[in-house]
Order: sequence, then structure tokens, then C-alpha cells
Amino acid sequence: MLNSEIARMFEDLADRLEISGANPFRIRAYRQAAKTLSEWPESLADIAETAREKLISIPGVGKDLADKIAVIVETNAFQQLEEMRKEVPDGVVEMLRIPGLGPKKVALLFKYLAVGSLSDLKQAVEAGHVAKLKGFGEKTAKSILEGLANLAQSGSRVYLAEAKVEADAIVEALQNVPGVGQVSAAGSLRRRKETVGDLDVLATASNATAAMDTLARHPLVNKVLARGDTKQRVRLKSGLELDLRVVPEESYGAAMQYFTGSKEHNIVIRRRAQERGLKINEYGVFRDEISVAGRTEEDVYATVGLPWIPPELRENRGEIERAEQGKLPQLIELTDIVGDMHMHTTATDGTASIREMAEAAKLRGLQYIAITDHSKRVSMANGLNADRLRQHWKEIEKVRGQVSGIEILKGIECDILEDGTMDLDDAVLAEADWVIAVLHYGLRQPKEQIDLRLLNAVRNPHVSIIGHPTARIIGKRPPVAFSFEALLKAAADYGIMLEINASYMRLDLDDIQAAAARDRGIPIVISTDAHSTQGLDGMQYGIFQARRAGLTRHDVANTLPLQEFQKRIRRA
Ligand code: DGT
Ligand code: CA
Ligand code: CA
Repeated sequence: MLNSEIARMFEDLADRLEISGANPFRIRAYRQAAKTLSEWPESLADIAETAREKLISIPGVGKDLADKIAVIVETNAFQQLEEMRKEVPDGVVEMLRIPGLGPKKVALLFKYLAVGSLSDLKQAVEAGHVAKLKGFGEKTAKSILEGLANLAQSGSRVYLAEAKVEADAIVEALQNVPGVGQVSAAGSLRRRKETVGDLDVLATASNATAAMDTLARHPLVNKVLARGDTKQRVRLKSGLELDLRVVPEESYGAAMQYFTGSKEHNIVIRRRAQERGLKINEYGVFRDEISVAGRTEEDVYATVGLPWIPPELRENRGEIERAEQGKLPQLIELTDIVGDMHMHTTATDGTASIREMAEAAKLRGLQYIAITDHSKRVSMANGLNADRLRQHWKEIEKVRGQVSGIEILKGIECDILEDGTMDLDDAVLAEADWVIAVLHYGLRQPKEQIDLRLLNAVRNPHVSIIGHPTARIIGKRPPVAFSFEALLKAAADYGIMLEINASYMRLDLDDIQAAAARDRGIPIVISTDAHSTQGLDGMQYGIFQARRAGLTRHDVANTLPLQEFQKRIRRA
């Protein structure tokens, strides 16, 4: 059983408990445990089987939760969750996916209107019942309808980070099957799209049956949906579906090229083949029915006069022209990153101390970090006022003396308030090494006001960077209404940086925006926004987004040694 499965069970339980109105402390305990468990580097199942007492030492996991984890691993079931499922059915939980509908509102809908599913909800809104419910009103009802429409459109796509954990586990299991050669994920997962519709896995095998049997029996798999001689489709327990295709060695490159997509990229590649009198498909490249390539992707691209193109670029957004001209960028890699400029500690809503974050960053090969806890407006996360912030920075100075081999910058993630002022005074911001300005509240304000807030922040001489500039949460909350063009111009004029927030639900800036910022010469910083030591591993998702944007290490400031990096920070 994967850590993510256990975490999902706890998260699910927390949702249902919250809707049923249970004790907030208990709910919070489950949520925090879920977050920690999903990021935990070792297999919980292994720990539960070999050294059960070690479970208790995981932060946020006491005796009670440790026992529950052990039983879950042992029985493959979570009794308490099953019982809660009777009280709060799946259809009710599903309503939480609508932006603006939290557990309290969902509970009201369930209790007073007997709304038990998304389709019930739609009917109730359309019949005018929801607008009349206490605490709702016309505006909320309208935004629920919008949310329902968005959800229907985006379907059931899964975050890349969640899909990748499952794909990696299955690829690894297949690689261990005797008679199986190469195995790889293709499709949108290989292109590192923000979300994934389904998984596409390719394998070469002398024994396709063994590979398919292994997949059918894999613990992540719920159901085999279809099975042929070389193709199998399964549904995972998470709901994600997966296609496995077993292909001959001499077709592996052609199949990888074909099934990696994107469709738009492949259409152009196919046209280039036709222009050269070739036919290209998932089996190979053919001239008059005779195969001329197919074993590797490089060979396939060579037949159409192109170098190999990194999967992250395969969207037909200019990569084929650039490849033809020999101008493909040398895409940034995870190992190019030497600093992480956005992270939280126990001073606000993180789970690790300054020292623990510094040690963990050092272990990951970083040369410098900025500790950037929340400012006071974020009271839910125990945000810092000026006094506490100065005290926190004193702590940082102390830790600097205790941890060698990594530089620790005194930072702050400072809210840009609804009226456009900063949450902390200039006097205190002036003492920081690094100030991230962010929007957290008032995200539904009209465009003019959001533009004004961003512009004020950019003009503030102490602000170093705008963090997660659009404030979107993928699949849940749209970007703020704002003029990206105005932000770019201001950032370039005032010499401030823009963030790619690597948190897999944000990935903000997105690929297209990051490319536009690069084109304007604006330094980009990729940061994890880690809330735990394991959170530092999220850097990879920011790198994927940067690669999709076509960025090289020269476009990203936190690839520079600290002294060089600091020269790029705008000074008051
Ligand atoms: P997804 O699953 O919605 O996140 O996106 P993809 O890109 O993984 O799409 P999927 O799973 O439908 O198909 C995987 C790849 O197979 C796709 O990227 C390109 C290739 N493919 C699928 N159908 C076609 C097609 O009709 N024509 C061409 N040229 N390629 C296709
Ligand atoms: Ca797919
Ligand atoms: Ca597919």
C-alpha cells in the first residue's frame, strides 16, 4: 500500500468528519497527518510491518494514528472511514470540489435540502432553493453553478504529482517482471502536464501475458476494464485509468513517440513524414511498407529531419520550428537549482523548525534558502506581526551559527492587502533579506483593484518578488482577474522577480506565463513553498513547469551562487 493511499483515507475521513460537524481538533489532526504521510520518504507499509513503533515518531502521528495505520496496512481497509461513509455518502463529499463550498456549507445543503450529489445540487440551485438557504444567497448560488460547469468541463483530471506516484510504482513493478525489457510512461504524464487524464504505459516483453498478469494483480489496481493480446486497460483504486501496451523492441521508439503526443505535435510530425514519402505510426516509420526506423525516438525524429525533442515541449507551440533550426533550448534540470526561496516553519503553518528545514535543504544539495513564513493577515496560519517576525529573524541568526554549509536568508511572505497596502510596514520589510509579496485574500475583487494591488507591491522598494502571482489553485480556483501584461511591464521596469511556485496545485506562473516573463528578461525563481522537510522535494514539479516553458538555467535566478543571486535582487 502506498503512502498516498493511506494519506487519502485520512483526508477523506477528515472531510466526512467535518461535514458531520465533528470536533475540529480531531479533524485537524487527521488532515495534518495526511499531509505528513503523503510526503513521508519511507514506505509506511514497510515501517508498519517491520518497526511499528517507528510510526509513532512521525510528526503528527501519535499512538492512536499509528495503530490505525498498522491496521490499514494489515487489512487493506479502514473501518472508521467505512462507517463514516454511511453517515456522509460519497456524493456529498464530492460537492467539496466546487470552489466556495466548504464542509460547513455542504453540511447545510445535505441537512436542509437533502442534496446528496452534484446533480442534486444543480437541480436545487436551478429550482432556487439554494439561494434561499440561510448563509447562501443569489451570489453564492450563481458561483456554485459556475463551479459545476467548470467541474463538468475539466472532468476528472488528476494532479501530475498524484498521477506520477502511481505511474512510477506501476512502471517499477513491470520492470521487475521476468521477460519484460523497457518500460516507460508516455502520454501527458511524460510531457509533465499539470494534470493527467489517464496513464499510458508502454513495455517491451518477450512475455506479454506475464506483464499483464502483474498489472492485473498490482495492489494499486482496482479492476481490469479490457484485455487483449498486447493491450490492457485497468482502473486504479484512485479512479485513474491506465492503458498498458506491449510493443516489439523494434517499435518501442515509434510507440513512445506516438503515445507521448501531444496529438497536435504528432499531426505536424506525421505531415513532415508524408512530405518525405514516409508513413509514420505507432509501429515505426515506413517507406513502401519497409521499416526505416522505430527502435528509438531519436531514429524516428531523424527520419523527419529533426533532432530528438524533449517531451515537455511537444505541444506544437514552436518546438518543431526551433528543432529544425537547431535552436532547441537546453532545458533546466533539477540539479541546476542551488537555492530555495520560499518555505515555512513552525513559526507559522510549517511542520519543521528553521534548523530542520536548513538541514533538510542542505541534504538535498542546496547552497542557500530563504525562510519565508506568513505575515499577520494570514491569522489562520498564525501569521507573524512585526515583533514576532523580528524575533523569528533572531532565531534564524542563531541557526546560522549552528548549521554550516548552507546560507539562510531572512525572508517573509507578506500579504498584499485588499486595499493595496502591504500587511507589514516598510520599516520591518526593509530589514528583510528577501520579501515575497502575495495575494491570499480578496481574490474575487475586480480586475482594476487586483491590478492596483499587484502594481503597488511591485513599486514597493522592499519587495523582491511576486509569489504565486495569479493565486490560482489548479482545478479548484481560477486565476485572479488581472492584466498579466501590466504585471510583466511593471516587473521589468522595477526589476523585481516572478515566481514559479512549485506546489503541484499551484504551478503559478504557468508555462505560457513563465515563457512570457523570460521573453521580457524578468528573472524567474522556482521555489517549493514547502511546509515540511519533505515538501522540499516538490521542487521537481516547478522544474517540470519551467521545462514546459522552455526555460534554461540562465532564465532562472536560483541556479546562481548566492552572491550572484543577491546582485539580482532589487535594492531599495
Ligand atoms: P490526457 O490523457 O488527456 O492527459 O492526455 P494524453 O496526451 O495522454 O492523451 P491520450 O491518453 O488520449 O493519448 C496519449 C497519446 O496518444 C496522445 O498524447 C497522442 C497519442 N494519440 C492518441 N490518439 C491519437 C490520435 O488520434 N492521433 C494521434 N496522432 N495521436 C494520438
Ligand atoms: Ca493519457
Ligand atoms: Ca490514454
